[in-house]
Amino acid sequence: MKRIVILISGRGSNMEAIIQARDAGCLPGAEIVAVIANRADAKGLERAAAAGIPTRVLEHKRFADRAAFDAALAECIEAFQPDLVVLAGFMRILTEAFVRRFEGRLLNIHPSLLPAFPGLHTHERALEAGVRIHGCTVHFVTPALDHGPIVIQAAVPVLDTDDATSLAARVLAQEHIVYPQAVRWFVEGRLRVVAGRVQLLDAGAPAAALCVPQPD
Ligand code: NHR
Ligand code: GAR
Repeated sequence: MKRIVILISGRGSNMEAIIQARDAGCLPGAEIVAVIANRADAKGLERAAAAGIPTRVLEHKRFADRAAFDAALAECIEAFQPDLVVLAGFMRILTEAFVRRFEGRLLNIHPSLLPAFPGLHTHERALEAGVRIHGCTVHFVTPALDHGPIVIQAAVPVLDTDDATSLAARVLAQEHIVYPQAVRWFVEGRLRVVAGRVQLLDAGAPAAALCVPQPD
C-alpha cells in the first residue's frame, strides 16, 4: 500500500475529493494515513476525523520561525512513513530544507494555469488580467514557489459575468477531478520527472473507469 499524508489549512474540499475517490475504489493501493493542519480551526479536520483518518494540528504561530515549524512538520509527517505528501489548500510556504526532504513525493494543487499567476489571490488576478481561460494545476513541489513539474491541468472559461467567487467555484470543481487523478497516477507509479518535466508512463493503457467525485 502507498501511504498518503494530506496537509490542509482550511476547508479541505480537495482532501475530501481524495477521500471520496478512495471510498469509490478509485485509488486502489492507496491508504490515507493522516491529515495534518497548520490551523486548529481548519474545517477539514472534522471531515477527516469523521472519515476515520488520524488528524494532527501543528500551529505555525507557535514556532519561532519557518525553519522551526518546517522541522516539526517534517517530524510529524515522517512518523506516518508516507510515500506521498499531498498539499491540499495548504497555505504556508515551505523551506528548501523541507522540500528537499520530501522531493519527488510532494504534490500541490494551485488554483491557476501555471506558470500564470503563481502565489496568492489567483482568481482576482486572472480577472484583473482579463484572461479568457483560467484553471488549476497539480505539480510536484520544488523550493521555487509554484514552479515545480506539472502533472495535470484543467481549464475553465472566464465569463464576463464572473467575480472571484464564481470563478473560484468553477475552478474548484475541476480541482476535485484532477487532484484524485494525479494522486492515482502517483500511486500507480506512473509519474516520472525527466529534466523538470513530468512523463506519464504507459499513457496508452486503457483509461481507468472514469472516477469523478459525485456532486453533493
Ligand atoms: N512551498 C514551496 N517551497 N514550493 C511550493 O511550490 C509551494 C510551497 C508551499 C505551498 C502552495 C501554494 C499555492 O498553491 C504551496 C506551494 C501559500 C502561499 C503563501 O504566500 C503561496 C503559495 C502557496 C501557498 N503563504 C503565506 C506565507 O507567508 C501565508 C498566507 C496565509 O497564511 O494565508 O507562507 O498557491
Ligand atoms: C483550493 O482552491 C486550492 O487550489 C487553493 O486553496 C483552495 C483550498 O480549498 N490553494 C491555494 O491557494 C494554495 N495557496 P480546499 O481547502 O477546499 O481544498
